Amino acid sequence: MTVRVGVIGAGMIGTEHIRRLTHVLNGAAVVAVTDVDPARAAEVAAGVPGARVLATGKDVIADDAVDAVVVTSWGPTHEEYVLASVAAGKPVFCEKPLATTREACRRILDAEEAAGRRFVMVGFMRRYDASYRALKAALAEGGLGAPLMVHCAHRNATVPSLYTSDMAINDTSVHEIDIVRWLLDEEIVAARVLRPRRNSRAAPHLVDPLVVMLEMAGGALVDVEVSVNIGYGYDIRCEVVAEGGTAALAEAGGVVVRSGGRWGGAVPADWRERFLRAYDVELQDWVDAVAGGTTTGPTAWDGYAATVVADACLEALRTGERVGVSLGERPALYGLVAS
Ligand code: NAD
Ligand code: NAI
Ligand code: ISE
Repeated sequence: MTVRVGVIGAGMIGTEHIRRLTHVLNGAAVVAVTDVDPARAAEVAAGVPGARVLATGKDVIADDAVDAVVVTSWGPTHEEYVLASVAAGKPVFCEKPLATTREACRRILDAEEAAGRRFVMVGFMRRYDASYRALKAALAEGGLGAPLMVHCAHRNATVPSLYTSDMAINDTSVHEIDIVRWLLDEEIVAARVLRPRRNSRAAPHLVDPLVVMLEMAGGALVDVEVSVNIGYGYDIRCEVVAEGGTAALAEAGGVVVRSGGRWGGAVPADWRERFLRAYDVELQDWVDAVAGGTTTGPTAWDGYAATVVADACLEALRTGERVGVSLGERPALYGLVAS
């Protein structure tokens, strides 16, 4: 079976996902594309044999030729399209964040509960990255003992001019919020945010860098450096310090060159390059699940949890205080542990 996919949002990542659905993955065809910028949608759809341009996201979801939906428009639009997909009974892959407020995510959980099944997968692609998977396997193997601390860095070379300080939390560090829940298999219970000396290269409206501190339910502490004007490239770091040893992501890039009395390697330019394979594996998993009539990957609960923690971090950024996180009860539909 070929899964006929409709894509809402033909921006940077929408274009990337359309390319991989069309040219890299098996079992999917992009049949409909929309964007609030119709010229953008037309330009992207022109490169995809058989893809039609539709006027709105609602049209894509309602279209009889669309079996499943990919939402890659910007965050504040996600709720509307995810709820409409669930109402139409169509599987939906939604880029992070699931939605930008706790209440909006709650409405999505309620919609899935009312339907009695899951339709949503959230695009937390790091769970599909080979190095993060090896890190989780090293922890699960047990020899290192209980995790005590996690040191993370999330560095972007630059960010677009429309990027705001809030996005450092809910668009950027949201990946760490998700991945530490997944790595340690427990929820986050409190957050703090510290403001180091400003990077003078950052736009005047930006607080950059930031340090996000997260407290895990089991007592481990997580620190996340978020730097979005680091210049030298896209650098994602994660080291878990456990009772009897440490485990960390290896350098990305895969080759170390020694020459002229020096050694070194390439730093990825951006998220497209660093997580290229992870996005492929993630979306193939989604396509296979849709074809098989099942669900997979990060759930709406994971999207909800990440947004609730991001909200706490935003409050901590504003107030300078420690902010507690309360998720409420996890509905049975989403199992017992971080999925
Ligand atoms: P973008 O601005 O490049 O693209 C978004 C596109 O959506 C634009 O073309 C815009 O015109 C269109 N759009 C906006 N509202 C729309 C609507 N209501 N209906 C249809 N189209 C609409 O943004 P991007 O960088 O591609 O990011 C898109 C999403 O992907 C965001 O949620 C972002 O957080 C996520 N993202 C995730 C990763 C990741 O690493 N997982 C990386 C980049 C972006
Ligand atoms: P972008 O700004 O490049 O693209 C967004 C697109 O959505 C634009 O083309 C815009 O015109 C369109 N759009 C906005 N509102 C729309 C609407 N109502 N209907 C149709 N189209 C609409 O943004 P980008 O970087 O592609 O990010 C999009 C989403 O992907 C965001 O949620 C972002 O967080 C996520 N993302 C995820 C990444 C990841 O690593 N998983 C990486 C980059 C983005
Ligand atoms: C972007 O939306 C992403 O998701 C990238 O992975 C992240 O590194 C970047 O900071 C975000 O803006």
